[in-house]
Amino acid sequence: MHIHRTNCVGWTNWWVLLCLLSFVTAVKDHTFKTCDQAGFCHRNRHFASQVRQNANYIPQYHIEGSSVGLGTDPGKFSVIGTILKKLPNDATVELPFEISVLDNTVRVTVDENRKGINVPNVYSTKRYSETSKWAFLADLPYQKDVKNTIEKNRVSLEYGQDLSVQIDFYPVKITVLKKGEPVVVVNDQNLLNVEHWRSRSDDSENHLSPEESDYDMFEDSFHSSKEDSLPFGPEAVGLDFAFKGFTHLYGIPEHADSLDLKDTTGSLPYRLFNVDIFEYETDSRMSMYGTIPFLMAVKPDTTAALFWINSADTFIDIDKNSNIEDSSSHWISENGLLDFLIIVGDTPAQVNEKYGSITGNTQLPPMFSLGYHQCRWNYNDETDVLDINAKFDEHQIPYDTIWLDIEYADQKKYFTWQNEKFPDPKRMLSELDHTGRNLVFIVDPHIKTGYSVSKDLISKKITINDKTNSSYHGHCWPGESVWVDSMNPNSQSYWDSKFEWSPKNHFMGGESDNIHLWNDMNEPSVFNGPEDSSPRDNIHYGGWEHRSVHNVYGLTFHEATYNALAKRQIGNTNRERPFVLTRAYYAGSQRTAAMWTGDNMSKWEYLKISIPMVLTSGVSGMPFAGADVGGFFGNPSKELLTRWYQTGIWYPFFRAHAHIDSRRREPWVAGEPYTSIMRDAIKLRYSLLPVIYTSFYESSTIGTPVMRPIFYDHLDNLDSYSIDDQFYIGGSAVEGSGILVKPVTDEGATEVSIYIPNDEVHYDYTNGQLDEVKIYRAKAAHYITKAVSLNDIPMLLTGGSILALKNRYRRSTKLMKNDPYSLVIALDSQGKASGSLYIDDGESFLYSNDEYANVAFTSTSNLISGTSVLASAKYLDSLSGLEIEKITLLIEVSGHKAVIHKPQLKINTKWEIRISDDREIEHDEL
Ligand SMILES: *[C@@H]1O[C@H](CO)[C@@H](O)[C@H](O)[C@H]1NC(C)=O
Ligand SMILES: CC(=O)N[C@H]1CO[C@H](CO)[C@@H](O)[C@@H]1O
Repeated sequence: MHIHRTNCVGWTNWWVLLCLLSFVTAVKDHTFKTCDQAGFCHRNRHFASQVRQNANYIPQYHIEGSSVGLGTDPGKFSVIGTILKKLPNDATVELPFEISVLDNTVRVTVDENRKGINVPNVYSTKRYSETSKWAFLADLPYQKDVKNTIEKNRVSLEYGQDLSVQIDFYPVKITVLKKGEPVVVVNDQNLLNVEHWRSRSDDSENHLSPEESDYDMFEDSFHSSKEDSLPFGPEAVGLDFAFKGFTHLYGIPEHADSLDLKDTTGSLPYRLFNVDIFEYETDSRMSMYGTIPFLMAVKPDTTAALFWINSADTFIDIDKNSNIEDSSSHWISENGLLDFLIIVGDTPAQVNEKYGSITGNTQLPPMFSLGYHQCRWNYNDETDVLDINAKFDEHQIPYDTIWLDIEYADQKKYFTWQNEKFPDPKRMLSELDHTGRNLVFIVDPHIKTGYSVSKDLISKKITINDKTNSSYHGHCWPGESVWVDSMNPNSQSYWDSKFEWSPKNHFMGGESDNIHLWNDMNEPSVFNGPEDSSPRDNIHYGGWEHRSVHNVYGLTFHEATYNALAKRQIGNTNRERPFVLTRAYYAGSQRTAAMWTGDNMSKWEYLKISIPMVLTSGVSGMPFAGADVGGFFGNPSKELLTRWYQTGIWYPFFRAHAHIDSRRREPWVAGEPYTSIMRDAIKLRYSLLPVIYTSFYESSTIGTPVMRPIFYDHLDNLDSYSIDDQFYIGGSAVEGSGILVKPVTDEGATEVSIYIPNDEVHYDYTNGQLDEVKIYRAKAAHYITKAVSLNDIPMLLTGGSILALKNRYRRSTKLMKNDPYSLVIALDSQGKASGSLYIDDGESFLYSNDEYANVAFTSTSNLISGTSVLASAKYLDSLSGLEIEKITLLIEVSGHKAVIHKPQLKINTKWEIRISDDREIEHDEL
């Protein structure tokens, strides 16, 4: 949602004053730390430069050979041992490690034996080790048998088909190999650094080696850090990873930056630290609202990924220059374990699948949540909501969900309604339900002090605590607030009770089932906190410092909400899938939430950057992503708004949103021709829903992005690796099929240039129309130029694709359920095409009971067929009303199109259509 600085009015006077002051002076650089201003990053970058400059550098770490052996946990294979860090006085620090293998992926964990530790007793004295608990699935595919050789100076493991890992004791190196060739080398540049426990009074000469810096070890000199007590002193972890033969790296969202990551030598590193950032600059490596420490390196025959399992403030330097063939990355986190996975496979799809088998795949979203979402800060009252709802029908624009921002609540006290404005939420919900519409409303983790909910949180001891271990009080939307500690297991049952399925639950409209949730401000955003967030020495359940859990806190909050909504649904006979939108996220968030890119501005450059941002999110395992259509701040021109709709229909999560100070901008406000163009774009989205839902089904089972970067389908074409202003929707990366989209993101554009990445035939599919058959084909990858008017969404259909669409206008997805399908078949240069369609009820969990169907289509120029695979007979019977009403067949050789009207084929049968050369058409249900 929103920045706080433009909306200070209404707070107590001193706060208004503070607000205005900070509005004047607040520049982002002033609010948020750079690497140089963060003690731990500064020290580790210094360390790196010292090590790199010193050709004779003698690493201070080694694996103690006598400590190495096999772990005894019967549930998994592991190699355990101790890394020793040598101090200047020759004393050593013990760093116990464990190396295990799961789903053909290596996991390395390094801890510290902290001796004589002395911190206030409110803190746990260990390094935080539970990030993986939140990020991972509960059941992990640990391997039990791994072929191993333990020698005097090294350990070798073989796993998977062609993968192995070699662990060298001195200097410490971990090399992951594929077919005997090194792919990733851990500690290649000897940047391994674990800042060990030392007390303030320890003699620094005994503890600081010449390459280390002591900058801000025991104090934080950043002006707005507000007295971070740094109870543990320095405790950062740092390590480098070399990717052999790779020059293209992706991932590590969230940044407003290109898809292909940039070299950071001599500039700012990428930062991962969830913050409530606002009016952001594009092309920036500053941190934003969410964090996924997943970095993927891609080349034609191999993809490698690193998942850095740490939830503390993290900086990442990327170096593509030092060696023209390789890339390397240097990771620095403020504290916690050294814990990471190295995933190696042939393709990005394989790597995404393995990552998904460990952190979980995206939820299969309820169908409504793939429709259009109408949001603004704020729809004022019940009349306003129902009026907007009716206007969509008046203007014949489909939509599924209306949203309420913070103003619905009485004084922003979540779990209450402003009674005069929303006297009967249940009535409003049932009114929306008549046309299959839903409501999503907001609940944030900050809870205003002085009413029942915050009193409960305090008395149940489920708040985030301050460094004295009493409830932390800070400022946020409602004024003084406390924060729910969703890391505390006791908070879940309380949260569940608030969303309970009960006629008495006024807040949730009683037993309404068309109400879903939005979790915002869960970085957490704290208006008077350091970097607009929680003080780092605050305390969470288990005595963990906020510093250690910062990036994963947002996940624990939206997961608690999802769990509560799932429990609520147990009361509902239909047991519907919950929907939760979150702003802050971490690796693993994909299991329970969608995300959006936060508070963007109504400017062309933000429209443009939204595409690489959503692509990056997708390759990082979080495909259910989108940006605010129209931009959050400011008033977009009619042209920009129109172009934003034409782009937004492709975001897996498609929502328009606007700031409270911006003018109303629902699609009908702009007037003609804009309204009609926006209507057409939204209708196009709705007709493509079967395609998008099928992609989500795949993503939920094998982790593929829903909006795919061009390189994903064309690994052998290095020129496609940096393209991030066009993408694929539908089809499959393996088959090289789907819709190639290049949205117009330039003001006043009259033409666009589209990159066609191979020699395959492409059919013009502008606006999803096929009135005339227009073909693009060349001997190799090439650019084409297309003239565009304001109406146009440039789209190409790749030869080889079969799409199943639903073309009738309906008011919402719910009302489309029994609509017939239309097939679009685009034959490739070999005269073939294939495609698939996933169908289930779109709302419940019954699909996990085999109540779904997967329909496979294939075609040549004279035989088209369809058959359901993977479906239970009972479920197939229930689909007998679903028909195919039209088939359009595009054939390259003759450059023509055949249209078969009303073939009257049932989707649940096996059928064939034979087309003879004289174009006679026969069809059979087999
Ligand atoms: C800190 O407070 C929590 C409850 O908020 C309590 O469970 C914990 O025991 C307290 N820690 C200490 C050291 O008193
Ligand atoms: C997609 C998009 O426009 N994202 C922007 C949204 O807002 C944030 C913060 O203002 C920007 O940083 C993003 O670039």
